Amino acid sequence: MSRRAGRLEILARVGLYLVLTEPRVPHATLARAAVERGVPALQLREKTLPDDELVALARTLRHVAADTGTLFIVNDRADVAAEVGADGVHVGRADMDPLSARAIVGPNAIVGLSANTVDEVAAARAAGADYVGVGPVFPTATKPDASEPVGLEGLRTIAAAGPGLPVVAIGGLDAGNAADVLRAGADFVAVVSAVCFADDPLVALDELLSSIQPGG
Ligand code: TZP
Ligand code: MG
Repeated sequence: MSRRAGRLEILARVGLYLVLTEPRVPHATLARAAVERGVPALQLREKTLPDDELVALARTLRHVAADTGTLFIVNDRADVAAEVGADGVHVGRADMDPLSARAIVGPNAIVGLSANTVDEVAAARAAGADYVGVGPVFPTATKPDASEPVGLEGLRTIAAAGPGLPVVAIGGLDAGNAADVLRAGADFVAVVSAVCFADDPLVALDELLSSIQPGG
């Protein structure tokens, strides 16, 4: 199987997309736990680190998730994703267009794009994105400049429109609502604070995973 096909196969699953931002335990500890638990996607999202530290951290996480069932994705920084050989990059519409991102990370890498309406999702698909990040679903303090929450209804509308791309829901998600978000049609539940800012991120990770187990 080609590199890209292997990555897309993981992206075709359903489950947790863990976003690492200033976690209360070392990034690598949480990343290892996620890999051990078969979490399909792990994203490094650190917006304030100096470049050398960001690259070093990305390299470590690249190593942790290499040759596992967990994709390693870098937020915003296609250059860093390319430098460390990450599985992909996630960009916002204001950050970079998918074609430019792909030109940097290469044809085999995953490119995720934020999109909040049916039209934006269609545009993301046409522009070559491999998945869309939809959110915030609910209000969140983690991204102060986030747009208006789309709610479960907005998410349902996007999913029901048959986006043709995996839908990664994000924003205000936790063990109490993750299953609802999947039922609304999302393929992945992406979280920052529910795990990274929890008193015990590893316990929170397990609680979140239990909440989205079939029947959980
Ligand atoms: N994009 C939309 S909402 C958000 C991002 C990065 C923040 C999600 O953080 P949390 O803590 O899971 O609500
Ligand atoms: Mg961004």
